Amino acid sequence: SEGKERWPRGEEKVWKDGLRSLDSGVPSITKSIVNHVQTSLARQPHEIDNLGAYQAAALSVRDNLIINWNETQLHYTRTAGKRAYYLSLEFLMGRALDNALLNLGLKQEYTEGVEKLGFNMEDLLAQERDAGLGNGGLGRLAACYLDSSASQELPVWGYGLRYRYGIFQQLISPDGQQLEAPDPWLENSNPWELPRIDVSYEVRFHGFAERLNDGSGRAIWEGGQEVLAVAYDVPIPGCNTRNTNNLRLWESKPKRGFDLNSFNAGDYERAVESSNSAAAITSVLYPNDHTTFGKELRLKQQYFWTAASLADIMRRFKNMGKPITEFPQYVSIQLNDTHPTLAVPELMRLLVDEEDVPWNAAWNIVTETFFFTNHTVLPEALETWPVPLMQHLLPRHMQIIFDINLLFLQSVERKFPGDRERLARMSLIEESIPQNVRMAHLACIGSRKVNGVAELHSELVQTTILKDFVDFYGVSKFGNVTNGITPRRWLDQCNPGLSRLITMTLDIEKSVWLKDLTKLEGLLDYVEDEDFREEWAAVKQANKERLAHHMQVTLGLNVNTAAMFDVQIKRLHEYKRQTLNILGVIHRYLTLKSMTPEERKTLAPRNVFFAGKAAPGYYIAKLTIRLIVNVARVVNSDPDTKDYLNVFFLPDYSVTLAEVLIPASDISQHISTAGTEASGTSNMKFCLNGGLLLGTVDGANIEIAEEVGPSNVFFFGHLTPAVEDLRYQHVYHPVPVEQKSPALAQVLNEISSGLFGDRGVYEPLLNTIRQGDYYLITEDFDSYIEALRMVDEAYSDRTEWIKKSIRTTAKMGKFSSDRAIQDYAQEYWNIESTKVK
Ligand code: B1H
Repeated sequence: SEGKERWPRGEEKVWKDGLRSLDSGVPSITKSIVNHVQTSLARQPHEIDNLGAYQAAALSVRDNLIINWNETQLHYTRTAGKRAYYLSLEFLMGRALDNALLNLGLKQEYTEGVEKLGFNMEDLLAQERDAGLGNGGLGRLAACYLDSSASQELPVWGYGLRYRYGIFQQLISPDGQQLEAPDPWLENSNPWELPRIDVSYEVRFHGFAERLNDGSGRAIWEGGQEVLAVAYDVPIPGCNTRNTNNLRLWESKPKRGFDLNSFNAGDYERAVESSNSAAAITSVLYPNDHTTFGKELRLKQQYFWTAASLADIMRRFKNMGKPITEFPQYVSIQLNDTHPTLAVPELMRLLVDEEDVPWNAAWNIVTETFFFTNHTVLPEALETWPVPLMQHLLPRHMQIIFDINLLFLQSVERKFPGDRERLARMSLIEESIPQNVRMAHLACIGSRKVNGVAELHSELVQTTILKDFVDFYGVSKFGNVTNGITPRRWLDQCNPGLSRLITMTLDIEKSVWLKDLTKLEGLLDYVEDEDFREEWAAVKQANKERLAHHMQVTLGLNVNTAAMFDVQIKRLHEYKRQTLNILGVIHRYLTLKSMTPEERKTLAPRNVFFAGKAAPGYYIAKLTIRLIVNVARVVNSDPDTKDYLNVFFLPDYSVTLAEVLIPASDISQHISTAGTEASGTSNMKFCLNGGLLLGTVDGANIEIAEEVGPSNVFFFGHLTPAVEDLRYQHVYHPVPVEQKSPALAQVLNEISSGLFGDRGVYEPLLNTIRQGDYYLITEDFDSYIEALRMVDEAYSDRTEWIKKSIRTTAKMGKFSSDRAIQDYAQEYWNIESTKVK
């Protein structure tokens, strides 16, 4: 596999005749599907249902992918250029079939093929379960980057974990409580992965590390538990190219089935104990977006994955037969947040202990190889690990981290002599009880470059959490790569109506504008074309009806498609301020209640959609869901208001649900407290689909506004520099809510008095606002309400609104993940595109 050209035994011609090459006659689509029904699935034509037909179609598409995959890996091996590896604990892939069909340009043929077999493509696509191996933006970003790497013909592989259970399924009880159920996504078998039983590595935990004390810095690490990492490969097709990259996911397995000594002694429980603990490592994705540390199993996941990935990368490099010092000339490794930071000491261990490279030379290799992306400046999200835990689980790595730290602090001391406080601030070790390892510091000093994910965020990284490191290294080590999204999934796939209209209007091939998204600017020529505008509006309307239909079928809800669709979909988090949104909804409700029926008739009806998961242990986030659901219950059934205001909480938000919601939005909300949302990426998806943006001056909202122009976005709220002072005031000079915002005070009082039931239940949520108000709801409420009023006003001018919508889509070229991945390839990894012929 993987591009090796060892010729098999036997007669070459016989082998070659058997190989299906790219250019030889591919069996017809229907033949290939039927063949998979008969052989792979071992089923009869008359007993095939939608699920079986989906599986057969998927296996048939997979055949194409495998051939392209093999060809691509062979090509990368032959050209022997530099490769980049994207290490991410999360890849939020969603469904694969539609994406593969579109990228391969086979959608039409397969749609007709399955029709001839008596099936409907939409029904088959709906059979697929999402690969939900991520929490939110960070994991979906990784998935978009894989699509762009393949589409841009860049030699990039992803490395992650094959969780047996992805992000939990969210159920909402009638009274609004979030319940979590497991996500057994592999239950019906997964046609998109290829088990590689020939690719496996042993990963050690615990044991003893003994320094050799021969001046080399080397040590021997022995004993403990060894766990097997087995590779599963997921082919990643590029758009309109044969290049098919790889996502390699590791599964943990016991090295031996069970402990024979215990078994023979009759202690069967003991015999399987350690094999169970080995299998547990990749059993489940941690669902705590932004905070998961202190948990031993999570640290095990991180090491298991980085060790297996580095072993694999090292083996591939060594196959090239180059001297080890040339490692960074052939390998770049991107650390997606601090989660893979153990790769830094692990590569040191491989080089120093196993390859006999002197410490300083090894450190040079390491710091030329790694690149680090920070995704958040929220203090609670900065990963640290207790030293005792690390010492126990990874004794050799703890030694290496202490050694790195010693040498690093010595160099800081040389540059800033006698500055003890600086040393304490910059140390890899936080001197708490117990001590903690600061992973962001380790990732920073172990990397060639460090980047944030939007202009404002990268600025904040350099001026707050890593300021001392900018002082030490100079600013050139730090950069920005504004996030991007793949226009394949987030326009062509999720919004075929708009895609078709764009292709017709621009009069160029679809794959051309999909791979050069700045071409969308051509739409500006048609803003004044009334027919075009009506077609544009008709696509939006059809997407609203598609969502309404989906909600009717799946939730039994009636949705008024003549209303404005106002959408906020993202993880539930205090900093994202879903609370601000629902408080604004209540304010609107109270206003409607105070109006006469005649007055109400002047208002445009509004549907407010929410979706998103709360971390299972995040009490306030769960309470916010409960409030939203209960506000929805009251508002939607109130005869005075139900024609003007409806609220929906859609359960179990996922990539697939986003693909239905985003194209249907007239306006979407991205309303984090300024300086807290590193970038956001759904903001880009909505705008790409012609939805307007209501947001704070935060993250990538700012760059979106720069592109589309201030008249096409709705901004409100305090700016980042004000936030720190305001927070200080709220703690030390608190002002009652009544004084800050009477409108908000009224809303809070109505909740307290039980207007939405459950009197008393919401007090802890309300108290986060009344006391401390860390996320500054009271400070931004009035300007938020004013912004909503401006949205209403703008929406009432239908023609103008459609123009804004077109202008927004037209100016979204910058936010293609193709641009972002090219930034990484050129400015960071130094890799080049190489096309598979
Ligand atoms: C983002 C995370 C994150 N930032 C820790 N940080 C996690 C941190 O499980 N954990 O431990 C999980 C996720 N995720 C998001 O990254 C930012 O909040 C978004 O603003 C950004 O768009 C996205 C991609 O860069």
